[in-house]
Amino acid sequence: MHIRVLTALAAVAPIFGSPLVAPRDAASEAAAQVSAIAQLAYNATLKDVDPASSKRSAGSCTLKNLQVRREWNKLSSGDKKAYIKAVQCLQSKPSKTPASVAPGAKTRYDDFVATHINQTLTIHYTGNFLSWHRYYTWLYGEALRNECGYTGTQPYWDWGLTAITGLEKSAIFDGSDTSMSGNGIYQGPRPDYALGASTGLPPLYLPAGTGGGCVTSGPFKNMKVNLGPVALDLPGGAVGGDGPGTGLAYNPRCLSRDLKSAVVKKYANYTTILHNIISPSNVYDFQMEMQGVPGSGVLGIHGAGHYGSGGDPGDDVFVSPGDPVFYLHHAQIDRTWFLWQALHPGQAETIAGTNTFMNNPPSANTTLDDLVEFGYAAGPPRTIGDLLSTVDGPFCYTYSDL
Ligand SMILES: *[C@@H]1O[C@H](CO)[C@@H](O)[C@H](O)[C@H]1NC(C)=O
Ligand SMILES: *[C@@H]1O[C@H](CO)[C@@H](O)[C@H](O)[C@H]1NC(C)=O
Ligand SMILES: *[C@@H]1O[C@H](CO)[C@@H](O)[C@H](O)[C@H]1NC(C)=O
Ligand SMILES: *[C@@H]1O[C@H](CO)[C@@H](O)[C@H](O)[C@H]1NC(C)=O
Ligand SMILES: [Cu+2]
Repeated sequence: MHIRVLTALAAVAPIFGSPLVAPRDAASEAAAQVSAIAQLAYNATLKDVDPASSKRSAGSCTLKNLQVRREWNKLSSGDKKAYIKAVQCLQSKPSKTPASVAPGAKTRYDDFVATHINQTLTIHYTGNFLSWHRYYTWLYGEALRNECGYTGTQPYWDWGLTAITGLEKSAIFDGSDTSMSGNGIYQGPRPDYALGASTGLPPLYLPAGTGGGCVTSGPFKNMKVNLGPVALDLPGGAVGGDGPGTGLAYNPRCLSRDLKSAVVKKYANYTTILHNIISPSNVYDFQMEMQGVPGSGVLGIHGAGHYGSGGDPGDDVFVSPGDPVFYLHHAQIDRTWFLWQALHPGQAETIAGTNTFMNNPPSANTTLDDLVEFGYAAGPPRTIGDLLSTVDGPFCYTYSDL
């Protein structure tokens, strides 16, 4: 693990005074700054995998096999279709999860959803949140490659772009055959979502979106969501599903969405993204800003992507990987961590938190020797310490926004 990067903030400081980012509107200025950081971080990984300029022991990750993850808009139509086809392939292959363990897991795609449902309370607001989701997203991409012949890399969803255009008009959600499918059928005006209303903390209100029903456009319009719901946030504050410990039964239904551009505009615009990358000085603050402190009234960029796309299963913390856009969202979550790590090299290999959701019930602090595992979806288990760099341990990838 060697995120041997930049001379930290010193290297970034000049960006802010650079004539390249001279007065524009706040969103463009923040976007330009994120982009400059992205270039620094990308350049740093290239250097890190180059034996000539790196101090790391000769690993298996080299310039030759380095995967470059790109934003959805930067993929050609052919690349997008190849990715979509591989996801559909995974959704057509039989599951490896025994029916006695998860009767609703019918496909290889479902294996990943079942694993996430099973572990939700020990992988969010925990010390393994970032590393668990990094490896999960990577294993999913490897399944696309190794089991479905995909030769590309895992794309990401830059929320900042969609905060400018609105989700409905974005390449990811416009419903075309090169999108990840569009909105759900509009269910009419509905009351606000009230997240956390059952926890005793002040609820976080989100306006209902522009959909709410079944997705009827794009490649995933006929997809079946087989698992869940477990804890599905609904307009008005109700929660669907039978709660933790359930959701593994067979419950086939349409993929639904409830696009909420207002949520992405408010909580995942370039200003909030930039703030999350440059401001937190330790990983605890970084991951809490990203996930939103419950009861604080702030959703965070993580929740913004989930609730911004929404619907069933998108509005369900347990079952959200049941919407294939999950993996584009979590690649961007991972990219945000990657950028934060590049800017904070002294903190890049640290973790913080315990083994339970907001330490409830109380549990031990997470350590670098703790294992993360993925049930029947994929393996093998790995120590968190192996998962801190994108070019070490099992990984060999970087992000480019060009
Ligand atoms: C990244 O590397 C490229 C090619 O060497 C160089 O042109 C560019 O200025 C670098 N960008 C940053 C931000 O260091
Ligand atoms: C961006 O997000 C911040 C923080 O939520 C908010 O104060 C600001 O108004 C947002 N900007 C736009 C253009 O919506
Ligand atoms: C767990 O981590 C917290 C925060 O770093 C620290 O204050 C506490 O002492 C740790 N607990 C144990 C048992 O190591
Ligand atoms: C859920 O986790 C338990 C404990 O690790 C395991 O025995 C079980 O097989 C898992 N179920 C699924 C669906 O992954
Ligand atoms: Cu998750």
